Order: sequence, then structure tokens, then C-alpha cells
Amino acid sequence: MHRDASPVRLAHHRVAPERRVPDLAEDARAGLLAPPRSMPPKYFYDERGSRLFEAICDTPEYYPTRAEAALLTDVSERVIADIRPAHVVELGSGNSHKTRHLFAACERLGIHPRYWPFEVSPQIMLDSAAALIADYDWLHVEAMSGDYTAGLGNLPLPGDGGRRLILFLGGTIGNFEPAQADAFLAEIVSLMAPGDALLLGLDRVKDVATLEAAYDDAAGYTAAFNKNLINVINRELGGDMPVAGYRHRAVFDRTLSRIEMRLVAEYAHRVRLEALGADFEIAAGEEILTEISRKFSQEAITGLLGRAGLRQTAHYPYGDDQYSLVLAVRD
Ligand code: AVJ
Repeated sequence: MHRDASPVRLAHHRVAPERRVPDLAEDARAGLLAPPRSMPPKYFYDERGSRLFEAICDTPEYYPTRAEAALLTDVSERVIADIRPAHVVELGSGNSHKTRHLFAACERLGIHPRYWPFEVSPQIMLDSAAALIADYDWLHVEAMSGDYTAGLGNLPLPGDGGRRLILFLGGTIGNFEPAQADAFLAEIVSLMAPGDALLLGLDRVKDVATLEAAYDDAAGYTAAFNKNLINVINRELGGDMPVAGYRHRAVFDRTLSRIEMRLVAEYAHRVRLEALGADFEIAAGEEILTEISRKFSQEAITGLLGRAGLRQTAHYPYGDDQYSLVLAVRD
């Protein structure tokens, strides 16, 4: 097998934001000080939150990770043989666990793309990249750290004409409001040239009990993950929110077809956020919306792709439409 003469197979690029995005202080000012209270889910993922998310993925209730991994086991070879990518770009790559199925398929097929993971938390990405290049001697990783909500225009992707396979997995598109999801897919499409493809993971509408259990596992990892936001706020904003003063709640809203995670105040109290020079009072039973996770019907998937100018070339459903991987190209 071909071995690169250069020992450097892992590079780290810090991606400058393309546009200004609100920081934690601004989001807290806008979202926490008065009802209806909400915070964007991206602040869950500090070191501890990222580890807790990995623990969630191993719980028996949280089926999306296993569903997607099973699909990737089955379809990776077809996808790679079909696209023959020169570059695999992954938005929100996390620990790159599931992506390994694609690299295993690349190895079997003798197709050797470069890997471009993009992730807000560089440590997990770099650790995972180091493990990947140890396992695949042909693999070069160009790790990119930054916030994808700040735009994709500054990604240092090469314009060498090689085909790109863009991955947006895990059902994370569901964390966006409908208009934001459309805008984000449009940004992805603007990275795509003819021949490039997007592999998108979407969680599907199903019975409420299964959905709500997936977001409220018995071992309590999801509750800890949700409540970790309080630690992040306290640490970063000099806050005094009582961690024990909130409980985790996950409900499926049928009309909006989404899981909503909330933090519910157990008793009335006042919170000081030193960095904002502000206080707020929260009543017993009052809620903070911390995450939405939308669940897609077939019609919703068709609409999403159509509005983005994407044409579906393959749909890989898991089980009884529990979860879907969609392969799409730019029209
Ligand atoms: C990785 C963002 C898709 O919405 O299912 C898991 C995050 N939150 N459990 C999801 C999450 C609570 C997850 N995403």
C-alpha cells in the first residue's frame, strides 16, 4: 500500500467565524432574564457535556446512534463506491465513531479520501483523529475547529475538483428551527459542486413513548446532560443557579413534531449572573427550553431537500422508518 513520505497526517485549522454569532452572555441575556426562557443547545458541549452525550449514546433508550451506526455498517460500501469521494467533510464530527464505518468501506474499496472533520470542541476531535490515522495508514485528517452556526464559508476546503462527500449525521439537523434548518442546508449546498453529495441523518416521527424515553433515559445521563448547562452558565457567567433546584423534562410536541428538553425550576428563587450584571427571578415550575430535536416525516424530508435544491439519490431507512440516512446531490 502507498505510504505518504510525510509523517504529518493530522493538521488542525481554526476556522474563523464568517459572521458574528451571539456568545453565551448575549444568549443568556436574551434567553434567560425573562420568560419565555430558552437557551441554544450548543452550550451543552463543554468537556463534561461531550462525555455525557457519549454516555447517552450508549443507553438502551437512545436509539438514534445505534440506528445510524447499523445503517452505516450496511450502506457505507454502496455510498463510497457510488460517490468515490476525494474528500469526506463532516459537520459536527464529535468522536467520529460512526464515520469509521465509511473509512472501513474506503479501505476495502481502495478509495482514499482526505477527512475534514469540523467540530466546536477540538479536544475530542483531535483525540479521535489521532486514533483514526493510527488505524488507517492512508488517511490524512484536516481537523477544523469552530462553530458551524457561524457559517461554512471559511472552511479551508481545497478547490482541487475532487469530489466531496459531506456528512451531517446524528439527526442534528433536528436541533434547528425549520427556517434555520433551511438556511443551514442552503449553506451546505453552496459548498457543493456537481458530483458532490450530502449524507444526512434524520430521526423519524414515531410513538411518543419511544421518543420521550430516548430523551429521558433511566440511568439519568440525559438529565445530567441537560443540567450540565447550569454548570456551564455558572462557570462562564459567574452564575449561582442551583443545580439541585432544577429537574429535567423531555416532552414530545406532536404539532411541532419535536422533542423539547426543558429545565424546570423546583422552587422559586433568584439567580445572579455576575458577568451580565443582572439578576432574574424564576417561579416554581417555570421552565427553560434548552433543546428542540425535530422528528421528520417522509413529507418533511422531501420538503427539506426540495427547498434546499437537493435531489435525493438514495434513502436508507432503519427498521420500520425509525431513522433515515438520505444521500442527496445538488440539482
Ligand atoms: C446529537 C443533537 C442530534 O437531538 O438527539 C441527545 C442531542 N440531546 N439527547 C439529539 C441530544 C439529548 C442529539 N443530537
